[in-house]
Amino acid sequence: MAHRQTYAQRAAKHPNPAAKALLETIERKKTNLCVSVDVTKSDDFLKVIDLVGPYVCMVKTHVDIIEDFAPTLIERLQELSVNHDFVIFEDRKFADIGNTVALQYAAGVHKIASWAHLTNAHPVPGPGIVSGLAAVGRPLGRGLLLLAEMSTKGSLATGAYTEAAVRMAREHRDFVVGFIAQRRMESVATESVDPEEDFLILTPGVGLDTRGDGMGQQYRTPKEVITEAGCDVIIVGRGIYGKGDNVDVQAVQAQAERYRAEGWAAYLARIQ
Ligand code: 5IU
Repeated sequence: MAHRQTYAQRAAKHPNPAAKALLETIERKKTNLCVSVDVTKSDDFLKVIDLVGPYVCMVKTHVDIIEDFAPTLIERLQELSVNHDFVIFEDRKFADIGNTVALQYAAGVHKIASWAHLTNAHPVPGPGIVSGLAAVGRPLGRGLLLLAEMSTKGSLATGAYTEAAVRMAREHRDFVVGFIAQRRMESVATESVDPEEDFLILTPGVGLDTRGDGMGQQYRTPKEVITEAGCDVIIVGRGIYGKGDNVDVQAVQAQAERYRAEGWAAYLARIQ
């Protein structure tokens, strides 16, 4: 199974360019940490990314929460991505019919497909959402993650819904490269597992100091997520930068290195 192999072994044979780039970055920088930069001002956004850049394989954005968004922000983000060597994941959570999501992905203010190596979608509309996004993203070498599970208390993405997400991904392996989920998905919907399939599991809801946020979020530790549940990437937001305003440079760097080290140790323990 994929999670018994090293990131480098998986990178060498992954067919999707975005997934391959992510796996290579993880191996090169020895980090499976993705920082989720949920702040609303461009200056804070760029500052946090510049600080955490050396410690991450990937930066996750919610570009629609930036109140002073301008296209130049994307240019700065791309420069940081090149200089610090990280992959960009726009956590857009598309959820509409194929035709609409294709437009939302390619056009509008944000033109996500032109800069985000990875994005994600809810499987709720059925496979047309994947076809719509693939029509835009596949020619650009992008990758899609399906939301198979969520970290929040009372999530409806469980059981038969999660199984259907896995089946949908298997039908589109050239573009769907993995899942947002809380555990590995090989044992979900086992009827047609191809031993060569390698879905990446990216996992939010990671924190070392608290177990929740009072708004439904639930946190687990890197060890629980990477070693015990077999996930590939830890996604951490507030655990690293707090509220994201009045950024304390040393504190943010120290937290980023703390999560990087915990995530990497948890991976080494898993592949032993
Ligand atoms: N996020 C989750 N849980 C999920 C999914 C996405 O927390 O199941 I799907 C996003 C929301 C936020 C980030 O952007 O991941 C987690 O941020 P904190 O580490 O600050 O809770």
